[in-house]
Amino acid sequence: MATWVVGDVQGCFSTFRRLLDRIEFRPERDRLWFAGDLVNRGPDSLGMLRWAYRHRDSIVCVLGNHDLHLLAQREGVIPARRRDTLVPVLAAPDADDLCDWVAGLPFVHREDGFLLVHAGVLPRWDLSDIEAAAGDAKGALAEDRGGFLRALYSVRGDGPRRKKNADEAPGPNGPAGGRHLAGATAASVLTRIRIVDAAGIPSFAFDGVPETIPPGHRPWFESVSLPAGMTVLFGHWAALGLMVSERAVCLDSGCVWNGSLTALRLEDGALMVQPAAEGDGQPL
Ligand SMILES: [Mn+2]
Repeated sequence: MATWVVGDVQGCFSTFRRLLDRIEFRPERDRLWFAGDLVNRGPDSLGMLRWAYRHRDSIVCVLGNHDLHLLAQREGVIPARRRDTLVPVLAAPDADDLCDWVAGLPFVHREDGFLLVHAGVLPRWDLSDIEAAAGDAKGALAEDRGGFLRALYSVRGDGPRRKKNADEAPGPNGPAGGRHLAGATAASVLTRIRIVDAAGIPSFAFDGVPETIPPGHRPWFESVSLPAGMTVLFGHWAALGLMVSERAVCLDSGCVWNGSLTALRLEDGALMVQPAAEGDGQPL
């Protein structure tokens, strides 16, 4: 029995299948955790989603921003973006089953000494804050999918006339989020955070390499309020890439950007790095 954690697949299903072969995954014996963003940008989101749905009893997956993006398109909340590759999923005969499964995924998963989350957490959040935030987001998504997603995209503030730094997490008087403001703000942090300023406020516009982090900002994981011995497993930050430290492990090695897909075995820290298959990675 092994538990492997896989970084952002983003529709790179060919690479994923090669990785599965290499880790000799057996659904009846092993478990697979995903850091979210199963879909979008890569060529076969539908294949990836169908595989995940078929193996749903053997896997754990947390929601990523691209997974929410799929749901938002399904609900008609936002139009497709130029680099989206979600049409085959949206047009599939089993789209309802797949999207309902995605919508039921958690925002965080905690087991033993590990916390799995797509992007990260606020430095000031302790474990109960994190679980409350994830619960707010999941509850809002379950109760009112369209309303929650509309709130999420209004909190994001990145519509067509997006301005730099216009999408920072709002306070109580920030952009309209309606009754889902708390859930939408929490979801935005959990699925999109990379850096925070000196006050611990996320700057969502930044997605570069650590060397280009703006002055006065730092990666969210530099200081966290988690119990000693707990390790956060996350993805989302392809420009950071594979990073393994005692407190935080980034598994997004940029498969969709012609990098690789990485799996980490939780029992012993073994890493398996599978280079992007031809056709999966987009030229940079
Ligand atoms: Mn992401």
